Parts: sequence; C-alpha cells; structure tokens
Amino acid sequence: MKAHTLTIALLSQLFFQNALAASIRSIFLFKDVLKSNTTALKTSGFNSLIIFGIGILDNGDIKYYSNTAGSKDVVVASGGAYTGGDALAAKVRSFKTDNDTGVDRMEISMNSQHVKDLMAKPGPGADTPLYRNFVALKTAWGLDAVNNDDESIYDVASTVAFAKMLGKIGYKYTGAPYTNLNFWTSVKTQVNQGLSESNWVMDRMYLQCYDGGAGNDPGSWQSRLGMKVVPLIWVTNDSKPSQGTTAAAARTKFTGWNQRSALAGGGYWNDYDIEKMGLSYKQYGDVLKGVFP
Ligand SMILES: *[C@@H]1O[C@H](CO)[C@@H](O)[C@H](O)[C@H]1NC(C)=O
Ligand SMILES: *[C@@H]1O[C@H](CO)[C@@H](O)[C@H](O)[C@H]1NC(C)=O
Ligand SMILES: CC(=O)N[C@H]1CO[C@H](CO)[C@@H](O)[C@@H]1O
Repeated sequence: MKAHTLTIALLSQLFFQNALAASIRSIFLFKDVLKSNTTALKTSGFNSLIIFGIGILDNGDIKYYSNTAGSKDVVVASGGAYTGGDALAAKVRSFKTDNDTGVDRMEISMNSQHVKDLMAKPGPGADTPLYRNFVALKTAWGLDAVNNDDESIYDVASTVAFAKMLGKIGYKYTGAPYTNLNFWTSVKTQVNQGLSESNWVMDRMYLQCYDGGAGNDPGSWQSRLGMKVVPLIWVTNDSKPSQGTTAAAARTKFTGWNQRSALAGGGYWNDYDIEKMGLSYKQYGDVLKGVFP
C-alpha cells in the first residue's frame, strides 16, 4: 500500500508539473487587428496574444488606439455596453475560437491613465461605468486578462484596487515592466494577497528586455519578484534598428536565459514590425516552440 500511495503521489506530482509546464508563447499586437495577418498569428505557435493600445478615458469609457495608418481609434465600451462594432468583436473572438488556432489566451494592454482618479471616485464598485464597461468588453471580445504597461504613473494603491476590481469581473492581471522592480513587486504581492498560487489574479509578468529594459536579466527579476517571468524581445525594426533581434538571435537569447533560470515562456514586441519589415511569423514562432515547448 505504501508503494501504491507513493506511486499515486508521484504520478499526481508529475501531472501537476506537467500542467504547470505549459509554456507561454506570446506576441504583442501593435497593428490594428482588423488589418494584421490574423491567420499567421493564429497558426505560428503563439498561444497568448496581447492587444496593444487600450486606454480608459476620464469618464470610464474604454478606447482602442489602433496605431495603424488609415485606422481610426474607436471607443469600444461606454455606458456599460460594448460599442466597438461587430466586425471588431468577431475578429478578436476568432483568435481563440477558430478551428485552426493555437491561441488560448487573449489580453489587452493598457497604460494607467485615469486609473487613480477613477479608483478614488467613483471607486471600483460593480455599479460604476468602468466596471460595467470592462464586463461588456470581456464578453464581447472573449478576453482573459488585462495587461498593465504602466511606464510613468506607478501608483501602487490604485493599481492594486483596479487589479482586484478586474479580478472580481473574472479577468487575470499581468504586468509588462521594463523598470521599477519595487513597484511591480508591491503590486504582485498585494494583488495576490491571500490567494493560492493557482488562483493568483496577477498570474503573469511579461518583462521587456529591449530598449529601456535592454539590461534586464529575467533570472534576477524572477527571484526578486517571486514569480516566473516571460522575457520580451523586440523583433527587427527600422525605428530602432539597434534594438531589433532576428529570429536566430532571439533563439540564442531565449535559450541562454532559460538555461540559467527556467522561465515561464517568451514573447515578442510586436506584429506590426514583422509585417512592415517582411519578416517571418513562422520563424519567430518556431523559436518559441523550440525553446518553450
Ligand atoms: C499571412 O501569413 C501567411 C502565413 O501564415 C501567408 O501564407 C499569407 O500570405 C499571409 N497573408 C498576407 C495577406 O500577407
Ligand atoms: C474550420 O471548420 C470549417 C467547418 O468545419 C471548415 O470549413 C474549415 O475549412 C476549417 N478551417 C480550418 C482552417 O481547418
Ligand atoms: C512598434 C514600433 O514602435 N514600431 C515602429 C517601427 O518603426 C517604424 C518606423 O520606421 C515605426 O513607424 C513603428 O512605429
């Protein structure tokens, strides 16, 4: 019986490790999702897509900044209702639901404009416009998480209040730091206070390892944050060529980091440059599949 119990313990441990081992293979979508090559995004090995350029307005409306020539910024939630149009909703939902997709997680990435004001007044309650707008957007787009790309405000208390509000709605919360480890550690600790790790609301940290974050060491961020991170690399780009990384060079970087300290996965900033520069989604995706199976 002892051996039997041991076997079961061992098996369940293996299963648990296996469940945890599902690596994150991500890419930030800078280009308007109505214009990008969504077939390539769904079928190149990425499992996590993060739509960049979501902002909240002073009245709690939510806006999608499309960042693409010829595209219009659009208010996607207002007065507790989805207002972004059917085509956009169908496009975003299709990332996860199409039968040829490898994507199982959709996030939206935002800065922290107006978060502090709105958490102070009217607050994070379920009857506020902001809360209801995030409910409506989650339903319309089939979202899993909200990513915080705060690079300037760094107010811990309002960030935690906002993250907990999103957690009540059913979102996960993630960070995209390039600096300010102390801020991100405080937020991660307070948002997840009292929750077991499998139920953490702040369950991912995408770490910028390019441009302002070029000197970041994923291993040291992991040990200081108390959670595994997903390092991000900027693909080849003509705006800051010195920060651009080819697929081959990305493989070398990810492999080195992951050997020194096992990571949660890897990812890229961003799809717009892949398309503009005529790069291969497949090559960049294959790197992630290889290093983070
Ligand atoms: C989109 O990417 C796929 C590769 O996954 C490619 O075959 C196709 O030509 C691309 N479409 C456009 C419009 O560039
Ligand atoms: C998805 O399923 C539909 C209906 O079964 C089928 O027509 C289509 O070819 C499938 N697409 C892919 C990419 O498998
Ligand atoms: C994401 C990003 O900043 N991409 C830039 C790449 O370079 C071109 C200019 O050559 C910019 O227009 C893009 O914004």
